[in-house]
Amino acid sequence: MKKELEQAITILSNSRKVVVSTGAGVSRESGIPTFRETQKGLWANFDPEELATLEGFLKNPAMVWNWYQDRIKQIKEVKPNPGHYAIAEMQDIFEEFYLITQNIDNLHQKAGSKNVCELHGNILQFKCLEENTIVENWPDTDQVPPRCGNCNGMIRPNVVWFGEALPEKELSFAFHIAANCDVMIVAGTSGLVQPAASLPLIAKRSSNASIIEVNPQKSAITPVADVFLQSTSGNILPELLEKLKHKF
Ligand code: BV8
Repeated sequence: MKKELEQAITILSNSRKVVVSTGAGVSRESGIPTFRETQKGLWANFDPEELATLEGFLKNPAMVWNWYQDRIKQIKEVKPNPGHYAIAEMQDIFEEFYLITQNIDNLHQKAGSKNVCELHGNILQFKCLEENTIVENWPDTDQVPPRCGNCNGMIRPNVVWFGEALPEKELSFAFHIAANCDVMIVAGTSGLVQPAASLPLIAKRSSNASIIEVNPQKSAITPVADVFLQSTSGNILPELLEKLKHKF
């Protein structure tokens, strides 16, 4: 690993525009199971790709609402891990730095990252199913899911479900910076969920960027990575940051 780490340091210390793209793996060390792991406990018999869909919500709104409420409760109890903090510190050492995430857990923001480009929304935000507008509060009833005070439509999490389009602004921003960067660090993603998984390919092809992958296991990204740091993000990102600080 020493050789790969040196390679990553050399690439990063010669880069002006740095993009970090993260997936569920960077929150694993905060105690949040990744999508590829089976859901724990209560939800063990459900497939997230079933529940995280509009069809799943319409078929059983109360169950999907409660699944999200359980995840919100868990997310509120956990803290960012050293990987999140290292990414937050990186924003101040490069000339241009951008963070894109597939994650909806708000942990990058909690760790101090600014201008986080959330491709899949944020589990702590809600919107009216009918009006598709962000809703901060709603009439206090014991209805599950609650209803919009404006149109009585069901309230849903402001996240992108499978089969739903990603938010236009965030997606075009992500494509643009992927196509105009010197290096992309891809951390904690299996590289299976599109269109987020195409970002490293865009960076490589359109920007001739170097791709540095951080993952304890090989993924669909590994074949396009110039450097594969086979480690957990909570372990290797702080080490990478420490070495980088001595270069700048
Ligand atoms: C779209 C929010 C088109 C919700 C999420 C058939 C039908 C319908 C759609 C499709 C289909 N076939 C393909 C598609 C497209 C689909 C897709 O890609 N499906 C996959 C599964 C094949 N994509 C979509 O549906 C997207 N929309 O295509 O719309 C469209 C266009 C126009 C108009 C209408 C429609 C929407 C995708 C977004 C779905 N929402 N989240 C919620 O969370 O409840 S995605 C969800 O999956 C999370 O965001 C999560 O991030 C992501 C899973 O991916 P990863 O982040 O990579 O996580 P994963 O568990 O896979 O991997 C974790 C990795 O971490 C592993 O590699 C592991 O080794 C590593 N790791 C573990 N520990 C650590 C670690 N790494 C570092 N450190 C550690 N400690």
